[in-house]
Amino acid sequence: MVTRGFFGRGRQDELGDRLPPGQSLTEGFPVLTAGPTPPVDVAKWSFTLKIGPRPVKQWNWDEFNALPQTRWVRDIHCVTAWSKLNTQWSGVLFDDILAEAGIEAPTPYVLAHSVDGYSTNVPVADLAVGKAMVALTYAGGPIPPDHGGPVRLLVPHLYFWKSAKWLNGLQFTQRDEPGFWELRGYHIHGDPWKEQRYTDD
Ligand SMILES: Nc1nc2c(c(=O)[nH]1)N[C@H]1C(S)=C(S)[C@@H](COP(=O)(O)O)O[C@H]1N2
Ligand SMILES: [Mo]
Repeated sequence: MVTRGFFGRGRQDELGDRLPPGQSLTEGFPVLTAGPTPPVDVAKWSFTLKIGPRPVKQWNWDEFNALPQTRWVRDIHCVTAWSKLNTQWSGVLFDDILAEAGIEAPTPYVLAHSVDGYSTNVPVADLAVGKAMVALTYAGGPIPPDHGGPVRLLVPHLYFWKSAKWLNGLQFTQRDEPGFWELRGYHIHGDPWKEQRYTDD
Protein backbone atom coordinates (compact mmCIF):
# COMPACT_ATOMS: atom_id res chain seq x y z
CA MET A 1 0.00 0.00 0.00
CA VAL A 2 1.35 3.38 -0.98
CA THR A 3 0.52 6.04 1.57
CA ARG A 4 1.37 9.22 -0.31
CA GLY A 5 -0.35 12.11 1.45
CA PHE A 6 -1.29 10.02 4.48
CA PHE A 7 0.94 12.03 6.77
CA GLY A 8 0.09 15.67 7.42
CA ARG A 9 2.06 18.49 5.87
CA GLY A 10 4.32 18.85 8.91
CA ARG A 11 5.21 15.20 8.81
CA GLN A 12 5.99 15.37 5.08
CA ASP A 13 8.40 18.25 5.69
CA GLU A 14 10.00 16.31 8.49
CA LEU A 15 10.37 13.37 6.08
CA GLY A 16 11.95 15.60 3.45
CA ASP A 17 15.46 14.46 4.22
CA ARG A 18 14.43 10.77 4.34
CA LEU A 19 12.39 10.49 1.12
CA PRO A 20 14.36 10.79 -2.15
CA PRO A 21 12.77 12.69 -5.07
CA GLY A 22 9.87 10.91 -6.79
CA GLN A 23 9.44 8.34 -4.01
CA SER A 24 6.36 7.57 -1.87
CA LEU A 25 6.22 5.81 1.46
CA THR A 26 4.91 2.28 1.78
CA GLU A 27 4.05 0.45 4.98
CA GLY A 28 4.08 -2.92 3.19
CA PHE A 29 7.09 -4.71 1.77
CA PRO A 30 6.52 -5.39 -1.95
CA VAL A 31 8.29 -8.39 -3.50
CA LEU A 32 10.10 -7.73 -6.80
CA THR A 33 11.94 -10.55 -8.51
CA ALA A 34 12.77 -11.20 -12.16
CA GLY A 35 11.81 -14.89 -11.84
CA PRO A 36 10.44 -17.33 -9.26
CA THR A 37 11.89 -17.47 -5.73
CA PRO A 38 14.69 -20.05 -5.92
CA PRO A 39 14.97 -22.68 -3.19
CA VAL A 40 18.13 -22.16 -1.11
CA ASP A 41 19.26 -25.08 1.04
CA VAL A 42 21.62 -23.72 3.72
CA ALA A 43 23.29 -27.14 3.93
CA LYS A 44 24.44 -26.67 0.33
CA TRP A 45 24.80 -22.86 0.25
CA SER A 46 28.22 -21.30 0.36
CA PHE A 47 29.55 -17.80 -0.04
CA THR A 48 32.53 -17.22 -2.34
CA LEU A 49 34.73 -14.14 -2.46
CA LYS A 50 36.52 -13.85 -5.82
CA ILE A 51 39.10 -11.60 -7.42
CA GLY A 52 38.20 -11.79 -11.09
CA PRO A 53 37.86 -15.52 -11.86
CA ARG A 54 39.94 -16.56 -8.84
CA PRO A 55 38.18 -17.66 -5.60
CA VAL A 56 40.08 -16.28 -2.61
CA LYS A 57 37.82 -17.39 0.25
CA GLN A 58 34.73 -19.51 0.75
CA TRP A 59 32.47 -19.90 3.78
CA ASN A 60 29.72 -22.43 4.36
CA TRP A 61 26.52 -21.46 6.20
CA ASP A 62 27.84 -22.12 9.71
CA GLU A 63 31.15 -20.42 9.01
CA PHE A 64 29.44 -17.38 7.52
CA ASN A 65 27.07 -17.09 10.48
CA ALA A 66 30.07 -17.16 12.82
CA LEU A 67 31.44 -13.93 11.29
CA PRO A 68 30.97 -10.70 13.29
CA GLN A 69 27.37 -9.48 13.07
CA THR A 70 26.13 -5.91 12.89
CA ARG A 71 22.58 -4.63 13.45
CA TRP A 72 21.12 -1.92 11.25
CA VAL A 73 17.95 0.14 10.97
CA ARG A 74 17.82 1.67 7.49
CA ASP A 75 15.46 3.28 4.97
CA ILE A 76 15.20 1.46 1.61
CA HIS A 77 14.23 2.89 -1.78
CA CYS A 78 12.94 0.89 -4.76
CA VAL A 79 13.21 2.23 -8.31
CA THR A 80 9.47 1.44 -8.70
CA ALA A 81 9.00 4.52 -6.46
CA TRP A 82 8.31 3.08 -3.02
CA SER A 83 10.43 3.76 0.01
CA LYS A 84 10.19 2.01 3.34
CA LEU A 85 11.55 3.58 6.51
CA ASN A 86 13.28 1.98 9.49
CA THR A 87 13.76 -1.55 8.13
CA GLN A 88 15.70 -3.75 10.58
CA TRP A 89 18.49 -6.05 9.48
CA SER A 90 21.52 -7.84 10.84
CA GLY A 91 24.40 -9.39 9.01
CA VAL A 92 28.07 -9.18 8.16
CA LEU A 93 29.49 -5.85 7.00
CA PHE A 94 31.36 -5.86 3.68
CA ASP A 95 34.33 -4.50 5.69
CA ASP A 96 34.21 -7.48 8.05
CA ILE A 97 34.06 -9.96 5.16
CA LEU A 98 37.25 -8.47 3.71
CA ALA A 99 38.92 -8.39 7.14
CA GLU A 100 38.03 -12.05 7.73
CA ALA A 101 39.40 -12.93 4.30
CA GLY A 102 42.57 -11.01 5.15
CA ILE A 103 42.43 -8.81 2.06
CA GLU A 104 41.89 -5.19 1.15
CA ALA A 105 39.74 -4.38 -1.86
CA PRO A 106 42.02 -5.27 -4.80
CA THR A 107 39.93 -3.43 -7.47
CA PRO A 108 37.45 -0.52 -7.28
CA TYR A 109 34.40 -2.57 -8.42
CA VAL A 110 32.33 -5.53 -7.29
CA LEU A 111 29.78 -7.75 -8.99
CA ALA A 112 27.34 -9.37 -6.58
CA HIS A 113 26.11 -12.83 -7.60
CA SER A 114 22.98 -14.74 -6.66
CA VAL A 115 21.86 -18.36 -6.91
CA ASP A 116 19.16 -17.41 -9.48
CA GLY A 117 21.80 -16.07 -11.88
CA TYR A 118 21.03 -12.46 -10.96
CA SER A 119 23.95 -10.09 -10.67
CA THR A 120 24.43 -6.41 -9.91
CA ASN A 121 27.48 -4.16 -9.92
CA VAL A 122 28.41 -1.91 -7.02
CA PRO A 123 31.57 0.19 -6.63
CA VAL A 124 33.70 -0.62 -3.58
CA ALA A 125 33.12 3.03 -2.53
CA ASP A 126 29.43 2.14 -2.06
CA LEU A 127 30.17 -1.00 -0.02
CA ALA A 128 33.15 -0.19 2.19
CA VAL A 129 33.39 1.81 5.41
CA GLY A 130 30.04 0.72 6.78
CA LYS A 131 27.93 1.21 3.64
CA ALA A 132 26.77 -2.34 2.93
CA MET A 133 26.21 -5.67 4.62
CA VAL A 134 25.42 -9.23 3.69
CA ALA A 135 22.18 -9.55 5.64
CA LEU A 136 21.18 -12.71 7.50
CA THR A 137 18.10 -11.48 9.39
CA TYR A 138 15.18 -9.13 8.72
CA ALA A 139 12.93 -7.70 11.47
CA GLY A 140 14.51 -9.97 14.05
CA GLY A 141 13.98 -13.27 12.20
CA PRO A 142 15.25 -15.16 9.17
CA ILE A 143 14.89 -13.18 5.92
CA PRO A 144 11.70 -14.47 4.24
CA PRO A 145 12.51 -16.45 1.06
CA ASP A 146 10.69 -13.96 -1.21
CA HIS A 147 12.85 -11.17 0.19
CA GLY A 148 16.08 -13.01 -0.54
CA GLY A 149 16.42 -15.32 2.43
CA PRO A 150 18.51 -16.82 3.76
CA VAL A 151 21.11 -14.28 2.59
CA ARG A 152 20.89 -10.99 0.69
CA LEU A 153 23.13 -8.06 -0.02
CA LEU A 154 21.95 -4.80 1.54
CA VAL A 155 23.13 -1.51 0.05
CA PRO A 156 20.42 0.73 1.48
CA HIS A 157 21.65 4.07 0.10
CA LEU A 158 21.28 2.83 -3.52
CA TYR A 159 18.06 1.73 -5.27
CA PHE A 160 16.98 -1.64 -3.96
CA TRP A 161 17.79 -3.59 -7.15
CA LYS A 162 21.43 -3.28 -5.98
CA SER A 163 20.53 -5.33 -2.89
CA ALA A 164 20.88 -8.75 -4.54
CA LYS A 165 18.68 -11.46 -3.01
CA TRP A 166 19.85 -15.10 -2.48
CA LEU A 167 23.44 -13.90 -2.53
CA ASN A 168 26.17 -16.47 -2.92
CA GLY A 169 29.21 -14.41 -3.74
CA LEU A 170 30.99 -11.15 -4.33
CA GLN A 171 33.51 -10.77 -7.15
CA PHE A 172 36.03 -7.97 -7.50
CA THR A 173 36.26 -6.75 -11.09
CA GLN A 174 38.71 -4.41 -12.84
CA ARG A 175 35.91 -2.48 -14.56
CA ASP A 176 32.39 -1.49 -13.53
CA GLU A 177 30.63 -4.39 -15.27
CA PRO A 178 26.86 -3.99 -15.66
CA GLY A 179 24.73 -6.67 -13.98
CA PHE A 180 21.27 -8.06 -14.76
CA TRP A 181 19.20 -4.85 -14.61
CA GLU A 182 22.06 -2.55 -15.58
CA LEU A 183 22.22 -4.46 -18.90
CA ARG A 184 18.44 -3.98 -19.28
CA GLY A 185 18.11 -0.22 -19.05
CA TYR A 186 18.71 0.57 -15.40
CA HIS A 187 21.32 3.07 -14.29
CA ILE A 188 24.89 1.85 -13.77
CA HIS A 189 25.06 3.43 -10.28
CA GLY A 190 21.47 3.85 -9.00
CA ASP A 191 21.63 6.67 -6.45
CA PRO A 192 18.03 7.48 -5.42
CA TRP A 193 18.99 10.97 -4.21
CA LYS A 194 20.15 11.77 -7.78
CA GLU A 195 17.20 9.87 -9.31
CA GLN A 196 19.56 7.60 -11.24
CA ARG A 197 16.79 5.26 -12.35
CA TYR A 198 17.47 4.53 -16.03
CA THR A 199 20.62 4.35 -18.15
CA ASP A 200 20.72 8.01 -19.23
CA ASP A 201 19.39 9.64 -16.04
N1 LIG B 1 18.71 -12.46 -6.89
C1 LIG B 1 17.87 -11.45 -7.17
N2 LIG B 1 18.00 -10.34 -6.42
C2 LIG B 1 17.18 -9.30 -6.64
C3 LIG B 1 16.22 -9.33 -7.67
C4 LIG B 1 16.13 -10.52 -8.45
O1 LIG B 1 15.31 -10.64 -9.38
N3 LIG B 1 16.97 -11.57 -8.16
N4 LIG B 1 15.42 -8.23 -7.90
C5 LIG B 1 15.97 -6.94 -7.46
C6 LIG B 1 15.01 -5.88 -7.52
S1 LIG B 1 14.65 -5.26 -9.06
C7 LIG B 1 14.49 -5.30 -6.39
S2 LIG B 1 13.54 -3.90 -6.50
C8 LIG B 1 14.71 -5.88 -5.05
C9 LIG B 1 13.39 -6.21 -4.42
O2 LIG B 1 13.57 -6.78 -3.15
P1 LIG B 1 12.30 -7.26 -2.34
O3 LIG B 1 11.57 -8.28 -3.20
O4 LIG B 1 12.80 -7.80 -1.07
O5 LIG B 1 11.44 -6.03 -2.15
O6 LIG B 1 15.51 -7.04 -5.09
C10 LIG B 1 16.54 -7.01 -6.04
N5 LIG B 1 17.33 -8.20 -5.86
MO1 LIG C 1 13.37 -3.39 -8.79
